[in-house]
Amino acid sequence: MSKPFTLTTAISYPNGRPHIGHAYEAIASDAIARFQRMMGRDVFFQTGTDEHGLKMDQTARARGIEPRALADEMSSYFKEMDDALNISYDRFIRTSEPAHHRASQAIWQAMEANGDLYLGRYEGWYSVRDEAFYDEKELIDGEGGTRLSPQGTPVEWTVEESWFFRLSKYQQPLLDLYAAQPDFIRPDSRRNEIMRFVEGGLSDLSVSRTSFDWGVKVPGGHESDTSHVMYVWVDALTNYITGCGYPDDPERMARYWAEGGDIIHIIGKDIVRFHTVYWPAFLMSAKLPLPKQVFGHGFLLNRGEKMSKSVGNVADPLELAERFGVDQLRYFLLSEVTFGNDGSYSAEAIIGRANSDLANSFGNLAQRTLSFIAKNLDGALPAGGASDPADAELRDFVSGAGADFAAAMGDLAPSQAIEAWMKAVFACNAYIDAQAPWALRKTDPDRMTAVLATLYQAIGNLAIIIQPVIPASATALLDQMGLPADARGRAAIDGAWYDALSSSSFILSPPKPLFPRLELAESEG
Ligand code: ME8
Repeated sequence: MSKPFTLTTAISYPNGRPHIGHAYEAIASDAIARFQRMMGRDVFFQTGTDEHGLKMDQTARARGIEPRALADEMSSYFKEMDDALNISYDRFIRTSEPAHHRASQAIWQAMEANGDLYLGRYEGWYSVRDEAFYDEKELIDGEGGTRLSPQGTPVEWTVEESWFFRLSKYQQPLLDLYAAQPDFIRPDSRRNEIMRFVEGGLSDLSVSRTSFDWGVKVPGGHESDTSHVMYVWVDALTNYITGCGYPDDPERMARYWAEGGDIIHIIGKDIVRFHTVYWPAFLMSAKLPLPKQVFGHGFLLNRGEKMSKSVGNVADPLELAERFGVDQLRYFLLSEVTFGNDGSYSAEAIIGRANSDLANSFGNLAQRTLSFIAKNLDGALPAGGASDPADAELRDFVSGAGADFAAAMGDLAPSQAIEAWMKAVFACNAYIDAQAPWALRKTDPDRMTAVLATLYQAIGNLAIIIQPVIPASATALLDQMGLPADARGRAAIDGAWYDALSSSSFILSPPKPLFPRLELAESEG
């Protein structure tokens, strides 16, 4: 059995509809999950919604509805977005599920059993927008003498009875973790930021609230507990292990949340602290295995500007997908943005990228080659043919691109992976121009046969390799090419070539263009 691979996105606050930043995270994670499945790994890929907390409570009250009703409505839009974007999650978790409440209470009890929870009184700053506590020294000055969180969100002075988690106790264990596992936090810039924060000393963390009740109840045993709900981040982070079977299914836990397991969290740069300080500390306290890596991706900006409701530049991912195509959007986001950096999107940029790479380079290559075979050779490749060193050279090039693609995807670098793939697409286009199979038809049919067979195989491999990025289009192309499902796996990435001639089922249907050329509308300029 292959080694399990556990991959998660952050779970989104369903206090509004999903935006393109949510779509970006889902798409990047999906490409990684699909890639690992293709490599034969036993993948568990989870995403979902983070439904408790003050932000949800306040948004719902402002709309005159119950938080549960808000969560039910909005969570469905996130699921709808995932399905529309072809996100291959194995589990869509909602933190309001009973199984998740059980898991959160179980980790609480484990932390308590370890002596890490105590009752006290919280007095300090809280940002509802970030659902985060801040030290006085972290705040920045806003307009009119107001104080703001380091993220620029409003903070309010909060005084409440609260349970505390002994985070201070974990300062050294956390620093030891970062030293022992240098890849625990990626990219490096975020690692440095977190190390400085932890080196600066950790205060104990307030982990329960009493001023509202929309959350997971703190488990009983103490008289005062009944009125406490957990701080939303305690339950939110626990979602990852709920999906892995905690606490009811130890067998599943042993598979997907094991010591030394390949467990990767994909999150945005604004929530790295929660995932690399609080979360490993909770897990250490509860004596549970730690994830292998937390990757903090960058933010997506609209034409270089931060998206905000008040500016009115929050893009609806479903509209973008409808306008440009799901795979065009996926391809754009993954190729254009270096994973870990911020990126910018605009209609021109999406159209430019989709037209140049997908329509003109790859689509055209496939279209030219396959329609030639379909029209002139009745959809079947003749056997034999006169080979030339150029054929082997192209094969080597495409095989090398498969290996480079795999290495980059394995290292969470989709834009580099796509670059390697694109180089091989260019090599095929150079080959087709140099070999000019349509001219060979009359002058040297034997040579034409070998050229077409080489191209057919190269295009097949390129389509197989790129499946994690543009799954629907790659599948449609492979279907048209008559490549059987069992030939679409890692063998192509490892450099194997599918031999259509030895397959009796080989039939090529007349190809349909996969990537229509997109035009910029006047309003989009
Ligand atoms: O933070 N570009 O939820 P969320 C790219 N519930 N990514 C972005 C982005 C942008 N413009 N805006 C947000 C939460 N994100 C918590 C997470 S996990 C246990 C709990 C990313 O809905 C953001 O960084 O505010 C996060 O990873 C994800 O979208 C959900 O953000």
